[in-house]
Amino acid sequence: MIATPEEGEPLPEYVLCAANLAPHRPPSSEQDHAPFYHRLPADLGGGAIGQVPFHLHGFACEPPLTNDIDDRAFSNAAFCQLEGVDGATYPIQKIVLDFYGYVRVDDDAGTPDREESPVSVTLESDPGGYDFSRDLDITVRRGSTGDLSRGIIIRGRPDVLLPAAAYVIRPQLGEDHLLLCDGLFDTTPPTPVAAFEYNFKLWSDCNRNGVDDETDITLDPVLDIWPMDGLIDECHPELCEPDYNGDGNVDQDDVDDLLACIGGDCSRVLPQANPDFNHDGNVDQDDVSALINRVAGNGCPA
Ligand SMILES: [Ca+2]
Ligand SMILES: [Ca+2]
Ligand SMILES: [Ca+2]
Ligand SMILES: [Ca+2]
Repeated sequence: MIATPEEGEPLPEYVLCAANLAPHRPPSSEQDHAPFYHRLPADLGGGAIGQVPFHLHGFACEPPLTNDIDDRAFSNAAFCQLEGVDGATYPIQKIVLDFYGYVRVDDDAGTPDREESPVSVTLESDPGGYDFSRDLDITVRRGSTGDLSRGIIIRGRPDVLLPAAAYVIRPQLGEDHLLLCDGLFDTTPPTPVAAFEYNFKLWSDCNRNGVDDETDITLDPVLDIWPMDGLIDECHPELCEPDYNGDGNVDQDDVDDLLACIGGDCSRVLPQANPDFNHDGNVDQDDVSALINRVAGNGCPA
């Protein structure tokens, strides 16, 4: 059955599509040529249903693509496959994108490396910015029933803790590593999946206790004192805060005050300041040298 409802007509419960499908009206106001089904793909049971771009099936994804992004909010630790510490337990998270039909990654272009991915993952606030997909593991899900798959699995990696932010996943544009429809009757030329957007967000749990770091800091303000920047200090040892006397300037006075503190007089240094500027566990002349470097504009200690 090929269904092409007229403008204003309701869609049938589901439609099957074949090659040369005429434009029909999808459930939204968007015009498209793709098949739309009210039923989950698991109910339909088919894959090779025509030479059309497969759409993402929002409600079949895990978590489903609802209107509320809070339904797709994870801690960044859980999404990046990091276990809890100090006895904290929480479920490790992933995203499964589910399509109306079978999908594959274009393997004619070779094995994707970490720089190349079938989807892009960018900040919702900066769609043209850094593509976080290179920091993620993205694989086509293979079930026990064969080589064909409708799903791709997206999850973080323990070596890169993604920042707390709202993200959007889209199919990668360009010629290489396209996300393609699979199991079609006719595979020349290959048919990319239809454009889609799947959004999700991460909240920060950098200390991996299963609690939002904002809540941690509210309950225990000592966690964020040096620098006081809304981030739990122990998670960011690479940050070097140079304003030791807290007057808002970074200058020779800070060097002098740290030097005095190392000599035993910490009266001019902020009480919350950590005099171990280079984080090597010792408070000594090396910290002063590193601070001089920083004040001179030469960056943070290695
Ligand atoms: Ca936390
Ligand atoms: Ca902090
Ligand atoms: Ca200062
Ligand atoms: Ca030191």
